[in-house]
Amino acid sequence: MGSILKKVNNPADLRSLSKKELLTLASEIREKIINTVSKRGGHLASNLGTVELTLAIHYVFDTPRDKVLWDVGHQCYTHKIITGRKDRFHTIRQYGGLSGFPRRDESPYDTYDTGHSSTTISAGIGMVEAREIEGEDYKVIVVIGDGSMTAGIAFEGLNYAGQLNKDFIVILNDNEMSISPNVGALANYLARIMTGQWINRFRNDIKSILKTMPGIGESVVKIVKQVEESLKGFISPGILFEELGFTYVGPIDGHRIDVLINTFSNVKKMKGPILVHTITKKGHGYLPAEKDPSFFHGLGPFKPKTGKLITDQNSPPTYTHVFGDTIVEIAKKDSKIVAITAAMPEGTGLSRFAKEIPDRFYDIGIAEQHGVSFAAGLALNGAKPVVAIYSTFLQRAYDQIIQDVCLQNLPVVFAIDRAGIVGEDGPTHHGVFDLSYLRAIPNMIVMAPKDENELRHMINTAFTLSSPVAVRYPRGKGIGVPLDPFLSLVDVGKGEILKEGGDLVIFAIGSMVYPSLKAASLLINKGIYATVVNCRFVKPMDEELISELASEIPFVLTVEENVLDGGFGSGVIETLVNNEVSNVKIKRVGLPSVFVEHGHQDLLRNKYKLNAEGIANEAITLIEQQPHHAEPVHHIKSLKKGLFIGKNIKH
Ligand SMILES: Cc1ncc(C[n+]2csc(CCOP(=O)(O)OP(=O)(O)O)c2C)c(N)n1
Repeated sequence: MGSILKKVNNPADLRSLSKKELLTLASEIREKIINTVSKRGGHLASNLGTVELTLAIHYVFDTPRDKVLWDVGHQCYTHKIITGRKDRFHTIRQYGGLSGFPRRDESPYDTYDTGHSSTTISAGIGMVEAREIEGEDYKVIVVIGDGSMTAGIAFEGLNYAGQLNKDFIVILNDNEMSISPNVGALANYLARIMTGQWINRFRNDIKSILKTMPGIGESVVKIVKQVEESLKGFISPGILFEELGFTYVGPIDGHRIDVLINTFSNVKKMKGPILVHTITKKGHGYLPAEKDPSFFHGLGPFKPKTGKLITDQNSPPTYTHVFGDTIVEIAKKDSKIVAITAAMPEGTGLSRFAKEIPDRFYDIGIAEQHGVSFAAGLALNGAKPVVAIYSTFLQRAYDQIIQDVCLQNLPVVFAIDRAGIVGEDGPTHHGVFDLSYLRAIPNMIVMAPKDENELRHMINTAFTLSSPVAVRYPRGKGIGVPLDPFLSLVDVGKGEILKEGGDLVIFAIGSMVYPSLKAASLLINKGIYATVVNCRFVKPMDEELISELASEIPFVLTVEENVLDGGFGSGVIETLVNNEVSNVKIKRVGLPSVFVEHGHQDLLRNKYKLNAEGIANEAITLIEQQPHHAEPVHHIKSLKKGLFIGKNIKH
């Protein structure tokens, strides 16, 4: 550990350091972050960009009495290191270790749990109000990035905080980047402030207005020109924030610790809502990350010397990748297809689309709600939109999915990546609710592929339907099956039987189909023969197939990578009730009603029995629980003709 960092256990220790020592500390912290992330993976560029900012905040403000809220929270590593957690920092994002995001249950310095963006201005102003009610006088400080500022909720918060006129500090950490370069009019406005172009824009606007006014001509324009220099002193570059009721301070260099400390010390004495505009560089201090901040936003283990990822070259393509290629393939044949991402072209696999079909690609910023309503408008007037959003972030647009898309029964395709357990990012990022929240909505079709090849056909199918369609698929690499060179159609609402056996039927969906097949093989060793169904659709369900099999086979196991509440298994039970299939013993495998912690994807899947052994054990428990269960049947007595038995299935 670096010599200064050794001495720093909490923010109070910072205050005894000289400015020079603070600079040394900043570089020691950078080194620690780079080394740790290179081994564990994590968010790198955003953390490297906020080292000085974090030190200055804790130096000036009386934390944890003063409350700091980190928007998104992916930039909180320095904060964790200097608030008593440096010795556990190597455990970050690991099961049982520190979270990669602020967590109130981890430290009193973590005042608000984040992970999803743009919530902290609203939460912060809530804390301000509570402070006033309680008659206390601590400061509330929000740190929010320019990317996160593109979300509607951030403006809802600003709008409200401005008119409340209470002491409140918002630090806008502007690095011109979201994960990719930031987009939108606000980003352009901030860029103009940074380059001083706001004054030119203002001057030009005034000139053109004056010129159009009758009786006011070139002479007045000349006067304006003469005073344009002095205008700089009178008009705040942050006029937008001023109009919203904030005192604007900035822009200031967010890597100059002396400037930051001086500015925050002054701001601390000021009254009312204040917005401090700091300019930082994503990846600051680590050349590979400075050069390619998008790549280094969040990544797996890498070699710190070169910045090269440590990957297994032979692993199958990710679902994201297969989706990205498939959507380009389909869109090249159908000029009506347009693709929408909410600030995640790389993460959703749409960057190839953006490159090859730029005129039909939309990065709408971190604005999932807007993205879904935007898609509704596009669909209504003839375009065929695909909205590619992670399962967890789509939660934010639930009302738009219901009212704007499903109520009007519009053909919008939702490509829902990162469905199920995502791993190290933890509870804010697991996509474990979508089957429940989507299957409740009329008109919606919900499907989940068993592998990356089926994903291709499902995406293709989705564009042939005239209603909203959601295709949900997991984070990470595919199964490794060959990809068909053609695109075919999946029968809507139809499942497929992959294996036959008469003792138990396993209804599986999406990522749980292959583990269920493997479980069926394990069960044979125990003398239990299972039918395994790839159900493919959560809505509409294959009522006929499900009812028929459940009528013939005494035990039913449902398996899903989703919360059990209201999920796929619940749908199977509803189907059986609706079809009056009784006399069947059912058990559901899926996630309990808990917020799943962070940790490796496989570890968490194993913990929650979402693997072959877990599924097999659940089947055995189900069968053995029944005191007088029937003798194993082993063969299905009769099945209606026409059911498709899957081919080329790896067992
Ligand atoms: C609602 C929501 N949508 C998408 C994301 C994914 N995401 C995480 S960080 C990020 C970019 C944030 O940009 P900014 O706030 O400028 O912070 P920076 O990383 O540039 O420091 C995005 C899109 C998220 N966390 N929350």
